[in-house]
Amino acid sequence: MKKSLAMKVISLLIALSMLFSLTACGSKDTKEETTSTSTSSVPGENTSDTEEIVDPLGKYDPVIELTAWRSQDASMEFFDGDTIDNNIWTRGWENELGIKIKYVWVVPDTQFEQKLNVAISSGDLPDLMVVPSKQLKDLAENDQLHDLTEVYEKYASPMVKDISNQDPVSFNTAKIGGRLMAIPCMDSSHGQIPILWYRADWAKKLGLNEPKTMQDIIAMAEAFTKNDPDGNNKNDTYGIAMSKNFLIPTEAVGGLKGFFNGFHAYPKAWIKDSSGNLAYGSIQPEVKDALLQLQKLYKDGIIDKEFGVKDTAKVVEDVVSDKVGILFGFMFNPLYPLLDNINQNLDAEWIPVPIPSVDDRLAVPMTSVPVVNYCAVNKDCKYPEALIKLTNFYVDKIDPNSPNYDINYVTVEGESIILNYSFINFNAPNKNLQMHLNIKEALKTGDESVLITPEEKTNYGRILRYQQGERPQWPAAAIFGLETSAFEIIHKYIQNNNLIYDAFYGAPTDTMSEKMATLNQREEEVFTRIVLGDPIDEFDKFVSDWKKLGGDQITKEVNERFAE
Ligand SMILES: [Ca+2]
Repeated sequence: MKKSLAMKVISLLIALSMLFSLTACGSKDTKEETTSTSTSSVPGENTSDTEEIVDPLGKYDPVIELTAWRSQDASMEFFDGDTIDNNIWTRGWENELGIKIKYVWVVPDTQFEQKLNVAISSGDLPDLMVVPSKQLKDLAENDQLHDLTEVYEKYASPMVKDISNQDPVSFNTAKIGGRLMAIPCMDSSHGQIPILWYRADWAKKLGLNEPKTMQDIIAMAEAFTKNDPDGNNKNDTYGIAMSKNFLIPTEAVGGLKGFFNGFHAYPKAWIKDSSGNLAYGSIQPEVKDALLQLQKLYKDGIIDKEFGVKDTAKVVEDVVSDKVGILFGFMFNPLYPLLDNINQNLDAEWIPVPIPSVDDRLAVPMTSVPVVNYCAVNKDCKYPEALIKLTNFYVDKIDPNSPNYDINYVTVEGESIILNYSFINFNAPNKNLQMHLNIKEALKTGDESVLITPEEKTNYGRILRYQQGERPQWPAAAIFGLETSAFEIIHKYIQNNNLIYDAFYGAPTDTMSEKMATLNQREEEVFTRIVLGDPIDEFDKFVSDWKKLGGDQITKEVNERFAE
């Protein structure tokens, strides 16, 4: 039960938001080169060149055939004789949009990028092309893609435009030189926003108030270490969860991204410096301040003496077995690993708070662009608007707010992700936030008619059951609930515009590919040794070495890539 609950919510919260399908758009019966340039020539359907009324889901008659390539997730399953070429999505495209998709090749995920690069260098491009950002940029620079700026404006449905507007930073990563060169596979960045979780039952026992500042957190961590918060008369607890991967921003349990953000520090991310150029976060002076604080915490036994050899799983064990009371984590942590602690210890209570600041400047938490792939249109393709229609169709079928919402396009019995039969994914960044807002409204007023999606109803039901004493339903309350929930905090960050994105996304630059692994290793070693007690001067030495050993060149390349 516990497992299946966790699996289900995980699959809804995380899997749904992390499954990307890949494909592409290429040329085929596009030999009739001539139409190429004029972006406004949109043959193929009911377009007369009057100011016609555009139907975002208008059907091509007769049916058009478009080629594409795609990758296939190893876990993808088909039922009732369906195949990648013939399933609910391909039939929907053909029957409702008049678009027949022909895959020129399908490869497993793991081979996708290699196959893609070979195809691109051979110039053998289909009509529709799913590509990562680097290849998108290359194709655009080689003038092989349709500029979609106008067709997007003209054809994108209001729901598609709304999704784009929910996260303009991510949507705009598909723009090159200000022109929209692809449709980004949109998703949510909320899963990577730092949230601080702490043991409220321990705090209560020790007479500590809710932490508002980094100093409060450090005092709490010290009390959790020294004042026997579990009351067993043994010196067997410590303050802050920390793994050997504490610098990795995505580390789900034992990462310290939120801690660093509280010091206005952004290790392993790219930020704008005061002159507006992109700079590597790990070499900024704020990181030094945070490392000095960690060094002191280590010396005082407030972080785990063994952190340098502990992987995520080992830190999870400590959290679950009441050894540690502060976790710099994310919104999904109630499912992993806090629920196991909650179930095992009936006194345990975890509360989320915003990332506190070390000084009088507000802490600005960092997230990252969730878009991995982009769908672009071959310049020779006669139907660039077809991609927009396919995107409209996707949202029309899978968005529960749509009148044409059809669960059969999403999942089979909540298990298989039918969604990924579509090579275009365009998921609403605010889906989970909206779920929180609707649930909150229903909890406040008792009016359940504000709950729209099946997920919202399910999570609302779980929260009611939790309120009636069903402890295993706690994650729904901790993530989506009325007060002290993760999304309550995320919503405040967003309302206050108090959020920053890692300025780097996509494939590594050339020198990154060549040197970043070595530089990362050095960074992790030096920073870890500083925490363990090495002189802080090692930080300055690391910075100058980093620059010399490729960092300056990488910085140059990053600035070239992301220059407007
Ligand atoms: Ca104890």
